[in-house]
Amino acid sequence: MAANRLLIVSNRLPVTARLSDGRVRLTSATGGLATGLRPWHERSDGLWVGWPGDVSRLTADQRTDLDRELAGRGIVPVHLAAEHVDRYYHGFSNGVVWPLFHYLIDRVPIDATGWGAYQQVNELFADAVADQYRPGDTIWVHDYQLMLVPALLRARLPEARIGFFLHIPFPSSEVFRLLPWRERLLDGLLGADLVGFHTFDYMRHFVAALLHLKGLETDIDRVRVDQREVRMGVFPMGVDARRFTELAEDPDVAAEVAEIRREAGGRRIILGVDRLDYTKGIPRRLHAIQRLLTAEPELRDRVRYIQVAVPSRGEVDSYRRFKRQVEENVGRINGLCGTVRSTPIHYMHRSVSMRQLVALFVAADVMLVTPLRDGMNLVAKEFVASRVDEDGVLVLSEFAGAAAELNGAIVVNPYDVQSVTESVRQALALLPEERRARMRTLRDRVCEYDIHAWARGFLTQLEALRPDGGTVVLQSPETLTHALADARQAAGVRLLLDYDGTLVPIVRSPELAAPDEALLRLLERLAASPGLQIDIVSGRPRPTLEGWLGELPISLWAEHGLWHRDGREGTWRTAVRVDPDWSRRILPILEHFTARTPGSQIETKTASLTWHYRRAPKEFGLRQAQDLRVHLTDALSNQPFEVIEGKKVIEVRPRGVSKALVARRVQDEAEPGVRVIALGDDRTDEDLFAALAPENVTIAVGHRPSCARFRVDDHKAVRELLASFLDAFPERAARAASGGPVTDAPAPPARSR
Ligand code: ADQ
Repeated sequence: MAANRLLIVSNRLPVTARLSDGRVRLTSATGGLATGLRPWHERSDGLWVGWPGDVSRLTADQRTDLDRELAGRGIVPVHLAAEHVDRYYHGFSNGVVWPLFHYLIDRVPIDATGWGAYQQVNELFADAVADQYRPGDTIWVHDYQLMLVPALLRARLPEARIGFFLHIPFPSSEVFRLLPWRERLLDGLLGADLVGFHTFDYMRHFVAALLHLKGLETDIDRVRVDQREVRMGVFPMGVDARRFTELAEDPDVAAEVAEIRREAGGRRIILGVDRLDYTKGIPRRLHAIQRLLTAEPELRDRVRYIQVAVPSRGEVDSYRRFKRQVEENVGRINGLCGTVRSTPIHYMHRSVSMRQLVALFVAADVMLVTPLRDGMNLVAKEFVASRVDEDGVLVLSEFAGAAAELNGAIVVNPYDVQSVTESVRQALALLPEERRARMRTLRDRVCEYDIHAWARGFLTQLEALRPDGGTVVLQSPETLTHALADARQAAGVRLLLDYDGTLVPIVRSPELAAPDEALLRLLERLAASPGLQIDIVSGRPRPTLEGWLGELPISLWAEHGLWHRDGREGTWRTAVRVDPDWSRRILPILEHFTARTPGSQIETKTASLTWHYRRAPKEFGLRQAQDLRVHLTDALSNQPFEVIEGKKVIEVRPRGVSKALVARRVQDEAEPGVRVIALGDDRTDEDLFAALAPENVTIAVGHRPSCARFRVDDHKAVRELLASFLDAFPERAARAASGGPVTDAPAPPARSR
């Protein structure tokens, strides 16, 4: 990490500028992002590129002052005109993207504007970064205001290593597609080498959007775009747990806690701390409190609800309206439920210091974090990090990203107001031992996966990527030549060859892939070469392979290694036992999809069911395949089956049957000194590659992501490569070519028994 600089790019900077006695002063921001990335920023001697806020009221001297101060801290300001800020930041980012990505579609204005300004400001950011960039630097772009920056940077810096992290949810593709500029935003993000999300759900939604809107097929956590590979990953953001722990142990904070409790006069304290944002679920939460106080009037003098609301985005209309709504709600409930002795809701519309915040966290009996949607929600984690006393109960919305991690919280649906009321009641009634047990579980997670673990996780993965964006460690063609020459020196070579896509091109219908004469001839000559043994390792059923290749003196593996036939011996043997009834419940699902998808068909084998959709309409077929895969993966998650995606096929098979079986057997049986060379083009070949010892030669065919050491373009290149073996093992090949007998060949050294 040390040699490369880190360029962090975010809308806001980790400092805020203030004027004091006519001079510009910078104070460090305390937000999660600033805390988490500051050490990386400083350690790498890197730069932070961002908008320093409105500087229009500064004099020319003060601006120079500001820029100098910023430069001293490794910060590069992107100054934006007021008009830009209004349209790009308030208009598009916060007015359109924010509500839509939080599923609050009604909040998106009918005349959504600001797209032009959004593009222009993203260009300004990309220019600012490109100006600073030096080869070897790592660029990390943050959040929804800058989603076009990765692609704009990719155009300017094709070789750069670029990461992007989205701090808010990526919505379901059904919601994302409402956005008129949806493809442009996806294109923007795909400029990155690594796109990070807080949860698997967000990543899954992104994957679905790529498929539905751009027809891009992903391979679990990666997708090929042009000649590059883009990785996706899940990195749940944490908080600076140590800092919160230290503050909670600070005597001044303890004094403040005592003061808050004294003030509450023995009442139990329920706490809410949020930015004043309509996504945070404040009105419904207040409503839940109202229900509680109405249903149990005796609680009115026994609990106090403190709501801290940090002012936010006051420039946006909907936020102003929202603020009024919250204030009215608070007034109404206090009017209804107040008593002579008590005002049940204490509402503070202001920012509080970190110390005060921690004091509130520690003083609370119940913490209510009930957003309607939230990318992660750091407040929930900050509360946990502050509870060194292992007390306090967290009530957490199931729609906060944090809910995917925070085992130990009472999880609620914030739209179900009655259940929130019940959860508060439950939280107040928990016994101390249970509170402690829950808080311990929560603290284990929050303290271990803190903000530093988050930054380290993302940057380590990004750093591991190659500067050209490919993550596959492939060696140059010369090295392949070298590796092959080396293998030819071995005591013997065993060639493990996939069939479809490797020896013959992929065709529209599986039955049209019969071998041509040239291929048969090539395989025959190879099989006749001393020291060479040929194995065809295919997903095809036995009769097909036997019909096409059964006359050759080569070894056949059908159905991914479930069946094996040695040479011309003619007897098939199984490697594993499979319950003949295994597919009874899966077949109807495939039939259902086949009926809905014209051109698709099912192939049934002993140990697999395959759904082919090559002949289905392109986009529709992809969408159906995605649906089928999601459906099968869900349906079979606890079953001993696996769902595998190949080229335009989805296959289900009993777990344990894979080409890895072949790799293991071949290696177990090989004579010492025999080298394996494996070639394949499909996802199923990855199992084979992965199971081979590293001294063997693995070659991926085509340009899909692969763990193979080498790559060749297509089946033609495979045939050329195989033909080159005839020169290396010439002796008996010549006899085979001249029509001489080949059957009296001495057994190749690596022959299986
Ligand atoms: P936010 O929507 O801002 O962040 P959140 O994650 O809760 O939401 O962070 C809020 C921050 O503000 C916390 O660090 C909190 O301590 C601070 N804060 C809250 N009330 C305060 C107060 N009264 N005074 C001072 N500080 C206060 C976005 C996404 C989230 C995601 C984060 C990080 O919306 O879902 O968790 O980014 O990725």
